[in-house]
Amino acid sequence: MVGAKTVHVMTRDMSVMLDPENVVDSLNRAGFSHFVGVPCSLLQPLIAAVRTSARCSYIPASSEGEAVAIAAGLRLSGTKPVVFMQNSGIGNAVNPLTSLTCPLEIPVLFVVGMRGGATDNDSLEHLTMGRISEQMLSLMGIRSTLLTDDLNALERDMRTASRDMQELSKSHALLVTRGLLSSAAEPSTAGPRDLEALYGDGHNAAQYQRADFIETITQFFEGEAALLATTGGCWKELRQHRQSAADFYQMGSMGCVSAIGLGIALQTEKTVVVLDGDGAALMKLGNMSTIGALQPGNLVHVVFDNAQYESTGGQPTAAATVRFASVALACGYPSAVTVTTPPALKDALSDAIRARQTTFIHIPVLPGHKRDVGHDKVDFVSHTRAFERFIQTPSEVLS
Ligand SMILES: Cc1ncc(C[n+]2csc(CCOP(=O)(O)OP(=O)(O)O)c2C)c(N)n1
Repeated sequence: MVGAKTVHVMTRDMSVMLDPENVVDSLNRAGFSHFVGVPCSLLQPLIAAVRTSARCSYIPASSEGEAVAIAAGLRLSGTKPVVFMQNSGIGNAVNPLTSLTCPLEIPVLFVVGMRGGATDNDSLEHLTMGRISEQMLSLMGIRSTLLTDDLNALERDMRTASRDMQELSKSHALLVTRGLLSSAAEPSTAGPRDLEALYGDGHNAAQYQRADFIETITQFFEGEAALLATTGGCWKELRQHRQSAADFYQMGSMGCVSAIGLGIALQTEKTVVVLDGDGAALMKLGNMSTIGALQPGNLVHVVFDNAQYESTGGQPTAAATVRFASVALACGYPSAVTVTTPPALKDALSDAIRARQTTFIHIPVLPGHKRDVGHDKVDFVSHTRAFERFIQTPSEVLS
């Protein structure tokens, strides 16, 4: 590991902030105008500034690993790419970093939202990666710099990053901690879509929010099925509807919920309902091919599709051009439908239970929450143990 340096996350005066426009100007002056990545809520102002800048292009990637590979392509084509990511995505990026960009000396600039740092009172899923992020970057030979609100330091950091890339062919990471960036309005791109235009088969535009459908699902199953809810707002909304040991809250490991559901469905008689997001499903789309190959009849895979990463500020995903139900059928699911209303969802759930075959249900939803999903403190470890007991207890004992 040559030239790698570890920078420790420090406490910062939260009243002092960096204007995201200044960061974008500074990046542009250093020759960085091509951006690709997966959002982090800490980077929301910066991504918004990039998306509204005429001098920048922005590619929403489905995973951080894909973002690194796209950036490698951008670099090979003569640009200086920037990858946005949350530190939780470093894991997804490790393989293309260690077997593509590092060995082939293809330098990339990273801007990393640092969740779970030493002084950041963050939620459980961020603490392990918060502790090891800088060491992981360092181990991969990526020098990291903690951004501060000092504009002179920012210019200096950009020059260092640029030099690492140009002269040493080395990647460099700029670390962004909570509250550093002053807020900026997200440009509206993702939102209610015209499904008729999208699918061309008579669907109406999305009319309901995810919470409306979660209500239908919880009422339909009344605690008999295991409900597994994905990262971000989804598990929080499920928890608002009911608090049950039959529910699994997948607060981290974005994209993995359908794989967890598959592992459970293969071992239990119980019905397993996966509540996925479009961003999360796209992040690990390969999961669907494994489900399609194994086809457990007790698995229902629901994707709530708001065409955006709503939990990190509403940046668009690629969902608007994805036909999820067609993807599921092509992956081998025996049954896949798109529904847009709660009664249609109820019918689809009845069909799935009656036919006892792996079913995919794509639900276009309006963004937004019925109630604030912010501040519920959950003991995830105890809750997961209770869920484990629910799964391992035969249904006849429970009833
Ligand atoms: C590997 C990884 N990358 C990024 C994030 C940050 N993150 C948390 S939730 C989320 C958005 C999830 O999008 P989607 O599945 O569409 O659900 P929505 O937020 O729209 O409800 C992102 C990007 C994360 N938790 N993990």
